[in-house]
Amino acid sequence: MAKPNQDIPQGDSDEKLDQLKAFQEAAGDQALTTNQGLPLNDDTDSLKAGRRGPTLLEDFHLREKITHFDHERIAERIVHARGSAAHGFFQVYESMASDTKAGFLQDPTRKTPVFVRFSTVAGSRGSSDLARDARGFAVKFYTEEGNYDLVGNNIPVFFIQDAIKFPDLIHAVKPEPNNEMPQAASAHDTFWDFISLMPESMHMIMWVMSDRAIPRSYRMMEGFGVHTFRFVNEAGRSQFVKFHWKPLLGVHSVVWDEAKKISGNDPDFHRRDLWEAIENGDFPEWELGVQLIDEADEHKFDFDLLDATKLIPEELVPVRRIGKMVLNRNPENFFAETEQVAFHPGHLVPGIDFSNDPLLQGRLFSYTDTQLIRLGGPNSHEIPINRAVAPVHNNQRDGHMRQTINTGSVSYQPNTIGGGCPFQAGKAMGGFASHPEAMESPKIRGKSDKFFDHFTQAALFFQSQSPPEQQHMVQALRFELGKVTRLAIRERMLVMLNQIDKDLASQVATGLGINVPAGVAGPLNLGFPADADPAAYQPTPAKPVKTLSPALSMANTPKDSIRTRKVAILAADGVDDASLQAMQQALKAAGAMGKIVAPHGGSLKSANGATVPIDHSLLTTSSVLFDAVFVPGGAASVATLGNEADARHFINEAFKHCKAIAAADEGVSLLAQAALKDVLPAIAAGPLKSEHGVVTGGRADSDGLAREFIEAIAQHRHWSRELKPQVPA
Ligand code: HDE
Repeated sequence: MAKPNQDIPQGDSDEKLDQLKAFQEAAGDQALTTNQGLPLNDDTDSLKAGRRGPTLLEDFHLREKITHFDHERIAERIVHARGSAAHGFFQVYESMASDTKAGFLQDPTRKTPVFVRFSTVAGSRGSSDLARDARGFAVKFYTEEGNYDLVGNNIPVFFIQDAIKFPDLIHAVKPEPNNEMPQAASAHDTFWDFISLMPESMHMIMWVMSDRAIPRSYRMMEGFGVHTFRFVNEAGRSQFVKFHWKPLLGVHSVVWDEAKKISGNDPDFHRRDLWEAIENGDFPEWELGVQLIDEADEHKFDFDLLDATKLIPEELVPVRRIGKMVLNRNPENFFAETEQVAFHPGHLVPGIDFSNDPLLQGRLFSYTDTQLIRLGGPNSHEIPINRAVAPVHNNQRDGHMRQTINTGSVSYQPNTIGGGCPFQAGKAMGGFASHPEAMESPKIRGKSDKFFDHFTQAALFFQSQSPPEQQHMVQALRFELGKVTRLAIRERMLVMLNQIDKDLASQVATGLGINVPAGVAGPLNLGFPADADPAAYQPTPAKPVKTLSPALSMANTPKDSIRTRKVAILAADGVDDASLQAMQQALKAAGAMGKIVAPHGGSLKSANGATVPIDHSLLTTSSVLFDAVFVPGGAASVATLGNEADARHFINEAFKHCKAIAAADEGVSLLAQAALKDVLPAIAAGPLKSEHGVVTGGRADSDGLAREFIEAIAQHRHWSRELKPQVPA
């Protein structure tokens, strides 16, 4: 019997009528109903006074359906509106009992379910995944002691030091309020106006101008808790802790030109990548890392641990990897899960506690508040995706959309009528108790002196990058500030950059066609009270960077695998069977995916007459959606492709974006017909060769060709090409 959702044949054949009948029978228990469960006969016409008459107000079905539709949208998140999520689990490697009593960090055999949402920050819900932006990395652990949320980003620091500036930051970066432009972009006057007056943002600016802000995949991003938190063990000993997520596929990014083009070709690029990886069984994995700092060492750093614009270099305090997270299940319903999930940095479990970071402290208020408006009331914890797996007992009652049917007459505490329940657990029963940090200070608005060193870690980040990464940052700043229309803002930014790195500032200035103005940043900061002494707000000059931090550079990420990478195989009728098959098998064995891209859709005929299914036509895809390109041999195939401007462009563009390219036999001549011959004159069919990530060889070398190509893909990108003359693409 046909099952609902099966394809029904076209036309009026008997087969079609049979199928339709079978379809209806199978759907018996799925008959269309109203929300009250009333089965409906007709969902096609509204109820009218006569065939041509007006619609009747009595039509309860029409009214119910349209009213529900009218209310289908909820307010999108004010920040992090654009996101994608997945289910999975977390498992600790060994008990962390000596450092924390958190239940989910004790038992290596216990799998704690998680739901993880990745997001951009500035764009609307429908904006492109590839905006230059920080990415949210929010993890909800459904632990037996209650839900624990680690609501982090893919960048370990933040723009501002105090939550009170967050509305200003977000107003500045969001589309400008008069014309609602630009969408999901920081390259506009209001953002840089604000930033140029906020020296504390400089470290974060270095990160968002780096390629970290345009990840290749959510699966290839680090995550950070950003703030300093506390671990507390059973004996009450507290240490400071910084959280890290380390992706097992390494940390990789795209380039800016590519990001812009992906936004047009596939604005869902990251969403699709995450979804498809999980559907294919390539489950994304991260290790959870911690940097632990003794309470006694709180003040031994040059910066304040409470300042979220600073990180602790891994070289200073190593990251200990304590467990693994695996994402292995896509949501069933985007709205019910990904949209309605409500994270909160204040969702804690015993054994984890806050620090006094003033950014974190403000967040603790904001997340409850935002869910009230976004999810429409105080009961969002009852939505299935937000429900704790631990039992919930309290005296909270009623409110919008209450699901729980509380029984009995008692909703207060203390009571005797309810047997004293729910009673206060107390420490002995694992109840949460805040770490009793000693505190006696005057009430003031202010921060500690160490907060005013805004440039040293910005310089540390810039100087720890590899030369190509630094060059990308220069270009990013030229792009962003180049879009700023007011000269004074561009000049203020150059003054700031000059205090981080003189060479950086002068290179950006050259691109902008202006000079770096003299002076130091600081008094420019208008963000101090009118009657305050500006000197008290003066940033301290950058200290010389004594020790670089290689961990900050993506150049040092592991590059030993091509698992889950997507390789375009450019082919047309007459493609050589042997070179096509050899490469496809080699890629598959290495965990990558070879996808046939051809001048048209459907299938093609190989040189031996075999039918080869085509994955994408040149019209429906683009090189920016792949990690590498291979051109198999076959004279007829290569001749057809040579006549396709899109095929030549495909290769040039992959070359420009420094991706691995390989060609076998006649395929090599396609590389030459594309513009590569101008920059790699040695390109010609012949024995195996590999130069700047372009691998060529003949049929006799097909094993070697595949091996070299796989090695070239594993390098992710071949930046040495950026030093060569550019190919047109
Ligand atoms: Fe958030 N942030 N944030 N944030 N944030 C929100 O909460 C806020 C900050 C982060 O996938 C909002 O439910 C304030 C830092 C992520 O659902 C809101 C401040 C970090 C997500 C909010 C910050 C984050 C949010 C909007 C300054 C990295 C998406 C919707 C004090 C550590 C979570 C929502 C998801 C979302 C407020 C700064 C991470 C308005 C006031 C720093 C990953 O409550």
